[in-house]
Amino acid sequence: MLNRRGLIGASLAGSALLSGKASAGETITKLDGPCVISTWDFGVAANQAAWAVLSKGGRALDAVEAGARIPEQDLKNHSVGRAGYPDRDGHVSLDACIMDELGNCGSVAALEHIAHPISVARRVMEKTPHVMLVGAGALQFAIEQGFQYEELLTPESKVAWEAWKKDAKYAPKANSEVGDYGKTTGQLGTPGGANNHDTIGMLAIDAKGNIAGACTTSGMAWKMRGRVGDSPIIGAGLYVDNEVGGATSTGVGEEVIRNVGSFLVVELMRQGRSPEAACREAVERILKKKPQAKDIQVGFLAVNKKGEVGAWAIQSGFSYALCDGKKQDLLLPGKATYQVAS
Ligand code: SD4
Repeated sequence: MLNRRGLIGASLAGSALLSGKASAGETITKLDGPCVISTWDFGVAANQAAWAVLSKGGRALDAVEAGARIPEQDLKNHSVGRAGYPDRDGHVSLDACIMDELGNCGSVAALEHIAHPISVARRVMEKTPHVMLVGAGALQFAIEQGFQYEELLTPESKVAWEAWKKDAKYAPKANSEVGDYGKTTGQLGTPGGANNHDTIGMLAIDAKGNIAGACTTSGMAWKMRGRVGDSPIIGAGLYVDNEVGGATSTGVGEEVIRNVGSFLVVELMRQGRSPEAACREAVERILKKKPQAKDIQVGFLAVNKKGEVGAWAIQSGFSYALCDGKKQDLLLPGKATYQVAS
């Protein structure tokens, strides 16, 4: 786990990948050949699982599924998959989606008792005429497909939930990852930091130049039962257009849904923006419509068809992991509109 100092170190260590500055202080990071990028520091380990597929000539779709499964099975990760923090009523409910180079996509939302929602999302894509299954129907489909029914609420998550309930308000606080996250346990956490993790959004380009993406999360901790965020919504939490590139998001999903964020980023790249400029414009669209969104976090990550990568967030603290044939464990800080004290 890299701390803030480590993150800066990793950034410098990876500077060989920087191909120079574009307009107005914009940074273009270019990856060569097959590559994979993902949100937050735990994206480093996820990328390596994806790289195991890509480096053997595998398909981007297989790579992003393999990569997304890593945080889903990590018991220390309380915002993705198994061990994700529950909703305010104690139910672990998971959201995920996946999209391939042909525009095929699959998604599950509010899925309970299945540890790998990304793989269920892929089955929705490949085995049904539909794009999205939710709740009890998604669970029924997963069981029919042979996925195991499990209790996903771990003892640690239960302790954290019990602690939250002591002074819980009816509406869970949006962006609980920032600032007071972990206050009840005395373990303050920042997004992606040692005491908290966040949604993983992952984008890969394979040796054929095809792009695929995946996004998986347990959503906002202590959310209302039935709440669905941006992560399983194609165009909001993830979008891939094989002619242009792909984008994914993390943070308070409500703001991303309102602006169809990942689709917006891809469309801005189609119009000629660099990935960083497109992510920045999408963040600024959110802030323009709703200036008070400066108090929450949303981050976008994007790659274009050339392998150029960029990211932008509302607040500092966002990080993203990059991997290609030259370097498999690079972690960069995301640029942001607002700097917050760390
Ligand atoms: C959601 N975007 O459910 C996800 C979760 C997340 O910071 O990224 N939280 O809204």
